[in-house]
Amino acid sequence: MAPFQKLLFFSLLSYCLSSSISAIDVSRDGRALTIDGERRIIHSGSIHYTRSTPEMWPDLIQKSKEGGLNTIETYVFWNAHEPERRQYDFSGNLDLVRFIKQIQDTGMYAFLRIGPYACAEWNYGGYPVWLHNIEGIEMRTNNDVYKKEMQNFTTYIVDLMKKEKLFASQGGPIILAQIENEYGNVMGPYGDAGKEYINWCATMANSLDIGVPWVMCQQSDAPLPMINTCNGWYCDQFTPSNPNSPKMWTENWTGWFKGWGEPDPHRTAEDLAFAVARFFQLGGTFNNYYMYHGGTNFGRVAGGPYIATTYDYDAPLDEYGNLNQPKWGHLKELHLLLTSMEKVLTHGDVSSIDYHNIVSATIYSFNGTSSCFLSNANDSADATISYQGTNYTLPTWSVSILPDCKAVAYNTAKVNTQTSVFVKKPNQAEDEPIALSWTWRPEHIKHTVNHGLGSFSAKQIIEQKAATNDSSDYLWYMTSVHLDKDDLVLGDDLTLRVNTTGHVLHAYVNGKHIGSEWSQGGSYQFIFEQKVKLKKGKNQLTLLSVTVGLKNYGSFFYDTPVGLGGVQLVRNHSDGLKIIKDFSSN
Ligand SMILES: *[C@@H]1O[C@H](CO)[C@@H](O)[C@H](O)[C@H]1NC(C)=O
Ligand SMILES: *[C@@H]1O[C@H](CO)[C@@H](O)[C@H](O)[C@H]1NC(C)=O
Ligand SMILES: *[C@@H]1O[C@H](CO)[C@@H](O)[C@H](O)[C@H]1NC(C)=O
Ligand SMILES: *[C@@H]1O[C@H](CO)[C@@H](O)[C@H](O)[C@H]1NC(C)=O
Ligand SMILES: *[C@@H]1O[C@H](CO)[C@@H](O)[C@H](O)[C@H]1NC(C)=O
Ligand SMILES: *[C@@H]1O[C@H](CO)[C@@H](O)[C@H](O)[C@H]1NC(C)=O
Ligand SMILES: *[C@@H]1O[C@H](CO)[C@@H](O)[C@H](O)[C@H]1NC(C)=O
Ligand SMILES: CC(=O)N[C@H]1CO[C@H](CO)[C@@H](O)[C@@H]1O
Repeated sequence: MAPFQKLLFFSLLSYCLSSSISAIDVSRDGRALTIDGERRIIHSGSIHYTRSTPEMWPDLIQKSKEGGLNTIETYVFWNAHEPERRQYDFSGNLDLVRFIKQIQDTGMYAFLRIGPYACAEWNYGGYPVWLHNIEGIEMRTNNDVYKKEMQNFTTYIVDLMKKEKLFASQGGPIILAQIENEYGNVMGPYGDAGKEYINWCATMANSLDIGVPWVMCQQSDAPLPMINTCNGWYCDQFTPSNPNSPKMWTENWTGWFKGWGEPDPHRTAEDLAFAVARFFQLGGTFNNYYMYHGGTNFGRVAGGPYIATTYDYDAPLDEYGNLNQPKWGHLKELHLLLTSMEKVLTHGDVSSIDYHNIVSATIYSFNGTSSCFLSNANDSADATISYQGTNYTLPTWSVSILPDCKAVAYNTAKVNTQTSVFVKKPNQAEDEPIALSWTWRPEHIKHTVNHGLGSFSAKQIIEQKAATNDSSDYLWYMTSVHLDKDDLVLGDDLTLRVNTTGHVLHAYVNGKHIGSEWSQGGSYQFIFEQKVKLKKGKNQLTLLSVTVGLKNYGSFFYDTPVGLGGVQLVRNHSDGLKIIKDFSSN
């Protein structure tokens, strides 16, 4: 009897213990996020699970932790997870649950930006193209068809996280979630409907009852309890719209993405450290690096137009997961130092001294100790200032941190981390592993190019997204024109004119390639004109339109047409151009 009772007692106790350890309370006040009642400094870094392989995740996350981060942030990519309506894919590098659990296993927190609009230089900003093709939809505004789809996917993700107990409120690592994304930047043209939409987003997100705070970035009018946050190169001047919201920086650009044909972007370790130190000097307590690891745009996921395959971003971890020095090391020192000052930064009384010339000191004092930031935001002159009887020299564009207000422990412009230079040697062909060798095969296009055979026909030109549903970047458009003798007056120049919204066009007449052209930016619209020789009888016109990443940013970006707009045959008479045939509609 007695031993049995004892056993029962023990198992009950351990059950109570584990459930009381498990739920983590995440809240916020005007100073910081609070975790189990304690104000915390959050050093977070963006790693998109889709831009690396699951085999890389443990190493990337471990290196983030060693770099002094305590949180990993990611977007969720709707078009990758729901490629066809209500058909889901969480396999391979889309295994979001595995990624979040890896973060948990490494002892870090997670920040889940569900969106589900991501931007992120991701194809179509993460929206599925089928969404655009639903009848009656107006995307990203107060439209019932759209809102129903957005709620459906957001709920799906939240339910998936809940089922795996991944929210902090369930003992999991997710301390923060995001709804929408930088809508404030583009909302003007949406008018009142935009405002109604953002209010709906807040209500909808709240109703999902995740037990941790939601943020809306770049949304100064974010309805409570949403926390509005800042994205940018520098966020030191940012003030949240509500005094009970902490100062949070959800996207701090560590570098920039690369477009085709553009140079590798670079942001120096010194400038990035300066931006972060200034942010903490002026009351910030949550910083997220965009990106901490950028990675690779695999397959067709790059947005655009013309976002490159590499998404290295000049981030602290390079595309392949190596330490990008001195950036990684220089920031690590900063993170460890700021974390050691957590108490005073999140509780201290704040005072400041203005030394003019945008040179200033900020002093945090708490419980008998003080910590100081001395900053020189002048980008053309060093400064020497006297603080409490000691002279300090501040290099141009730098912040010194003095945890005891006496000795400089860190200056953002002084890099102590050693830089190692990687030399990439080209692979000798014979050394190349078989798994990495390339094979290619030509598409059998003879029937398409010569005879205009396709899979469906229409009486007018169909916009490319509507025709392909994003199942391919390529779309063949074919038509034919019948000419009789009178149409072919000797010496006449016939010109094929194609008006296209991008991005690449290859043109064939009667099976022969007659020219190619691609758009060069701006609206990405161009007019292709090429002289052609046509014959009597039937002539076959075949046009291959190629998109290079669908647009991912801007008001109404998703309505930007791609593909052919108009096709005409024009004759160049001495008295001007004359349209012989217009194929645009019938
Ligand atoms: C596009 O995809 C949607 C949803 O998956 C489907 O209902 C629709 O028929 C597709 N349209 C075309 C043109 O394939
Ligand atoms: C999402 O839509 C499907 C039908 O398309 C429905 O069965 C499911 O209940 C919806 N989910 C939510 C959370 O509304
Ligand atoms: C920066 O320093 C230079 C040289 O002392 C000075 O002329 C300039 O006004 C300063 N800039 C600002 C914004 O204070
Ligand atoms: C204040 O400092 C004392 C002595 O250093 C320490 O024992 C106490 O825990 C501190 N109080 C707080 C709130 O940190
Ligand atoms: C600090 O600099 C001022 C001005 O250059 C100088 O007069 C003073 O002696 C210096 N103080 C110390 C402690 O070096
Ligand atoms: C090309 O098409 C666009 C719409 O797709 C139209 O606005 C423009 O006027 C057309 N340009 C020419 C020269 O046909
Ligand atoms: C039409 O002919 C004129 C004169 O030869 C030439 O300048 C012009 O470029 C031609 N236009 C087209 C569309 O071929
Ligand atoms: C406001 C703005 O330009 N935001 C950009 C911040 O950087 C991310 C990643 O490069 C983009 O997705 C945002 O559009």
